[in-house]
Amino acid sequence: MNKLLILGLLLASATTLAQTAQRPNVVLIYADDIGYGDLSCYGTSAVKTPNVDRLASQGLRFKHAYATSATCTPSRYSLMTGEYAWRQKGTGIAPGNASLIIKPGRSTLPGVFKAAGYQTAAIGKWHLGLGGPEGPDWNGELKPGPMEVGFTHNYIMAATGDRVPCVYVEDHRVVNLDPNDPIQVDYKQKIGDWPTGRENPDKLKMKHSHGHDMTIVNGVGRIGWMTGGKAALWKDEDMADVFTRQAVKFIEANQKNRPSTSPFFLYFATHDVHVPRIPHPRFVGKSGLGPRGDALLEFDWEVGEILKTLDRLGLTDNTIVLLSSDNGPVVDDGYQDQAVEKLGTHKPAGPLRGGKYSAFEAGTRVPLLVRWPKHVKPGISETPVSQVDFLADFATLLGQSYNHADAPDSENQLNALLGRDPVGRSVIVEHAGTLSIVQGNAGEGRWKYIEPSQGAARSNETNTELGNNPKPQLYNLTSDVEEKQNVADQHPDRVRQMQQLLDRIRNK
Ligand code: NG6
Ligand code: CA
Repeated sequence: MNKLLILGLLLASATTLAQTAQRPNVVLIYADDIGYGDLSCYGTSAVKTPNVDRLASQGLRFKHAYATSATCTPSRYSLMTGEYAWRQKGTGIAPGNASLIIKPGRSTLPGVFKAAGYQTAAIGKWHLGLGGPEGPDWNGELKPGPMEVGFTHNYIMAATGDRVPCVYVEDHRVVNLDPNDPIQVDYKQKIGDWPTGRENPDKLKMKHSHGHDMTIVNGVGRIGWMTGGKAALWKDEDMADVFTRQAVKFIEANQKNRPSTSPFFLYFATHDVHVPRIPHPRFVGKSGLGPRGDALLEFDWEVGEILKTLDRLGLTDNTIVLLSSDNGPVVDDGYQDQAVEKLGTHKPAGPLRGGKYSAFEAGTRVPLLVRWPKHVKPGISETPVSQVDFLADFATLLGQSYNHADAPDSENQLNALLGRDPVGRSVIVEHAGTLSIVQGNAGEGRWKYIEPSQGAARSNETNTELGNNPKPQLYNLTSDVEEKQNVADQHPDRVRQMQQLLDRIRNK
């Protein structure tokens, strides 16, 4: 080989490396209902999550990271669009037969990656609807869906594990659907003759505690009625394996060590630890906390498989891994799964008040880990960050433009996310039906304001304090992390100022 050719090859590989370093792969592991206190790196000693802890020790662990909402659909809507869900009607918890709630054509988080030349996959829980105004065509093309809002590939469950139809969707089709056994779904009345939890409780392997008494699939009563599609039905026990296998397959297919392939963005949205909690038998009984704890172990296993795959393919250094959750924890979310009885000393919300569905901190303040070897210094961050900013953060990282009117609430906080800016967001907006804001930082003190609301103060079904109060609530989060002392009466000026700020944000 002549010298010039060798030099040329060296230069070419140097350029490729430089480009690779600028355009990292991104894996966003998005857990379902995992609370601030559920992972051992966040302080619990009741459950061991070694793979998550490894990610934490190699990356940045955020103490003040927020999902936008205290339930799934609105949090995911904000994550994907950069717009607070409460600005749009129809973004509450979606039924299993909802139409797609993200308008095709608008700027989205996966769309930003796709426009930058990335392969983008949604694997796991979707819960943002499928199909046009007439709803999903389970027996035909499921369109529009993830592929029409920025993903190049998807392998999902349409809604949640406890909602029918209990089938996987790959790209635009139900997986393993037999055309001679079409799927029928109804959310208003019973359809078909399959047993239901209400009429045939003897056929249940896990009983419901509230709701979840409609069609029985795999021994579990669901929300909604279905019939047909027998060959396509999922087995809850295998769900973590199925999604993890798909995620690993996607990473393998797109490994960026070869210049001919594109970098990838993987949105890996686990079903764990949402109900029904039916982990694979290899996790059953292993946590001592019942199915919820076992599902946490299963989640940790899923994280481990992703990390192992990145290591095996030599992708670890050039991949940003983020791990977070869509909303806070709930113990009894509708099934008699012994989560309450076996909870012991474990505190899913850590020191925070409330939980899933709640305006108190545990509703939206969630774990967030960010690992990017050589770029993000491992440690703990006190900086306030919100998932609604991921769109602007990654657009900035990739030098990608997007329509700012589509993502009005997404602020570029990339430096905060990468641990290079201690200030972060000046205002965090939380949504649990009721709106709240958190202002301030560790130095000047963090204040939380929950606006007055007529909603119920607690949910007896889930045993959650919902945080609603007809009076204004003000908490000093620096001295009162547990939101025990409402000091609104002592600080009328601050209450007024925070209500005005909230109104300005609302009317933006
Ligand atoms: C509730 C369900 C709950 C869960 C939640 C959505 C009942 C009684 N409760 O309506 O079990 O499915 O919706 O959770 O049906 S989320 O994490 O997807 O927002
Ligand atoms: Ca959730």
